[in-house]
Amino acid sequence: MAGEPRSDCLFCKIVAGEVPATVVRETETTVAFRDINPQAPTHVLVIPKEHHPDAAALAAAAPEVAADVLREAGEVAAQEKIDDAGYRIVLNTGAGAGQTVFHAHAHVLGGRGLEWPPG
Ligand code: IU
Repeated sequence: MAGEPRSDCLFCKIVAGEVPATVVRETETTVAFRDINPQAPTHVLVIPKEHHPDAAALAAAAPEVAADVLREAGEVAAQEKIDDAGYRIVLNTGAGAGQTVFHAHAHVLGGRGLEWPPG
């Protein structure tokens, strides 16, 4: 069923506390933790606690939780003090776009100059 935890999903295991992560924020519906392979001085992932394979699927199945993820991305940026300089929220969707973990997540990147377009 949409949203149910999956035993083969790494991020569901982080939500369950079965895999360690450096959590920086948590709400009723979301968890934010530091990316293990940071691409910027601040690189935090915000995930819904529910399992959805990508951001579009999340928004279709649970739009209020998708809004929570975006709101939390902004809260992370403020907490990390990268909001004044500007930061990027990235939602890689599909393997061709670089998605490697198929549990919806927003990357929050900042603390350095960010070029456009991304590679
Ligand atoms: P992507 O958009 O699916 O490529 O992002 C997945 C991210 O998850 C990627 O930046 C990884 O470094 C990160 N990650 C993590 O933080 N902890 C892990 O145990 C694993 C991946 I596996």
